Amino acid sequence: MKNFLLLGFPNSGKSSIFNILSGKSRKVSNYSGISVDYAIAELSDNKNYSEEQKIKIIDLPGVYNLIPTTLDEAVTIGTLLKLNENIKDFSKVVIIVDSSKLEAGISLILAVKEIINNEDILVIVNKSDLLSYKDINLKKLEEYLGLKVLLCSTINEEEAKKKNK
Ligand SMILES: Nc1nc2c(ncn2[C@@H]2O[C@H](COP(=O)(O)OP(=O)(O)OP(=O)(O)O)[C@@H](O)[C@H]2O)c(=O)[nH]1
Ligand SMILES: [Mg+2]
Repeated sequence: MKNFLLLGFPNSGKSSIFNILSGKSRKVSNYSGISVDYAIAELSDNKNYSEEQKIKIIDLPGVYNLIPTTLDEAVTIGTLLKLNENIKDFSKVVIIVDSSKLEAGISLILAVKEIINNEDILVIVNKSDLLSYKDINLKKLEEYLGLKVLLCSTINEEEAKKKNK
């Protein structure tokens, strides 16, 4: 079983993605600093995969950079630095960035790149419902970062209309 970390700014949608992937109902809210400790769950989809293909996802408290100023930020950064006794290793760091705060999110991505191999990082630009497609050139972003970038939204079109009006 492989561990995947979910890392990103507060309010970027990490717990929303964690809930969708695992079927759990971790608290999600439109305030920063909702998750103050990590949570671990298996992908709901794991039943379709062999033991070595199965994935555990780890939702972490939000961080703006890799310099901890609070205990919950220290949990995230400690886990990233493999200092967490309960999560000794991981095979991917999934960095979640809010599409409306892309520029700010890039500084966090660059900081993670300093300590993690490029092939072990996946960037997810979340809240794609806040973008119009011409707003983002994914290919250019991938080239600039040297990382794989995916675009996603955790809400459907109807919810997005309500939320974003
Ligand atoms: N418009 C939009 N809002 C989203 C999307 N995904 C999550 N949200 C909203 O963003 C807010 C924050 O979501 P969370 O999942 O709690 O964010 P988090 O990254 O876990 O936040 P912390 O635990 O504080 O670090 C909530 O109001 C979510 O409903 C999305 O794809 N589109
Ligand atoms: Mg959270």
